Amino acid sequence: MKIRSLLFCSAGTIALLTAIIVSCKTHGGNIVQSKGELQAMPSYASLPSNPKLPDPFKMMNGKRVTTKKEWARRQTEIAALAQEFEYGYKPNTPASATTGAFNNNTITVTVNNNGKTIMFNCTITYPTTGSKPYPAMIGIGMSNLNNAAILNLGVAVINFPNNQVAQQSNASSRGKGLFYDMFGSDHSASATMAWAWGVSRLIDALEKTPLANINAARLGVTGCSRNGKGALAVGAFEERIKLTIPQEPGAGGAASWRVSDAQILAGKKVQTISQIVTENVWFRENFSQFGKTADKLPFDQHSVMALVAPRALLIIDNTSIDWLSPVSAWITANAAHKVWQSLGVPDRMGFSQVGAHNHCAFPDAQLPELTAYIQKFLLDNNTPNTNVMKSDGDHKYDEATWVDWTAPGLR
Ligand code: MCU
Repeated sequence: MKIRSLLFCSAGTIALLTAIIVSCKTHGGNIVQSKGELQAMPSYASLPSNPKLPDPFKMMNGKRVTTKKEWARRQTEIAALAQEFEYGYKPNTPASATTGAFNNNTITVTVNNNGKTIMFNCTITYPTTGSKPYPAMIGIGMSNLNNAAILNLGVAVINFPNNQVAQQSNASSRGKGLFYDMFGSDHSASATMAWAWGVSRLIDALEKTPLANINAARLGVTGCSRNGKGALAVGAFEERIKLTIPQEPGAGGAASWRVSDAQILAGKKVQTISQIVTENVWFRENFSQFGKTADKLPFDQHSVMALVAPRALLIIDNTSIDWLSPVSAWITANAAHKVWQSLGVPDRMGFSQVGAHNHCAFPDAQLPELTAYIQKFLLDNNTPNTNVMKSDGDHKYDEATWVDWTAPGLR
């Protein structure tokens, strides 16, 4: 009898949880699932104004994180908040939905889910040195880093066709592309989140396709500019990515919304929420509600970067392009770095800002840090020095203005 009622109780609990998850998925309600945990989301109206970069360690219950375990839990909250308010939702697609086929240096990824089938091709450039299966850098669209140098290290470069998965021509690209063919044109996921989903499926396919000779346990992601915003989203929402290298991502990448708003007020020509939501579909549709209220966001881009921790993140930036807001990126990266410091791994997050070159033209001056990060995090060589927090700009990290929290040493 006891066992029967226990069984009934757990079956009832499972049914209830399933009902909640299903209803959240269907109605976009305010209880969401993030990394398997249910999170209650605040409403926009209830969000307090906070002009500073919010404390990444403060949990929604008001308590501060004190252990690494609590930090992992806090990450599920940040991931949920970032999806709810900025990126839209990344569907949970079981690995069984995806297959891979390899032919002619191309992996064809086929996903069968939600009653639909989609397919996309990723071309792979193989190194002529190193050993199989090769680690790889996945380029959102393509990699604009020094690809010859990457290949010379024995690391492959894979092109992910992001524009097919979710279009990004302009503001009317909303809901267009393979992702939306599968999940519907009104799905909440922004283009960057749809790409994150697509890269996760590419990884599923790589794991199942030994013929491709790629080590799916040693993958990095990169992308420049708009595709750099995507690279950050991929690294933030996919733990199988070991190294995230957004290049000159600008607003919604390394630059935080709050600092960029302050820059506009100071007369600088930088990109802000109110502009970006009119230009393209990189963020979810109702992100526009923060156009004049970035200070209500319960997180900012430092928190999105912190979703990558304790995995490795290297931001490659350009001091010379005002629109990217190099000041905002520098301040935001310094704030984010405190998270890696708290975890006792400050050398797993770097920021390098070098000017006097064209947008997305990777300068040789940044080759040492690129090489060091790839060696340490994709090739398991612990020797290179990956402590890099550098800018050739004359801006300063004004911590007192932006940060009212300290980095706890997490047990
Ligand atoms: C830095 O990324 C974007 C930027 O956000 C846009 O405002 C601008 O139009 O294009 C940049 C880009 O993707 O350049 C290739």
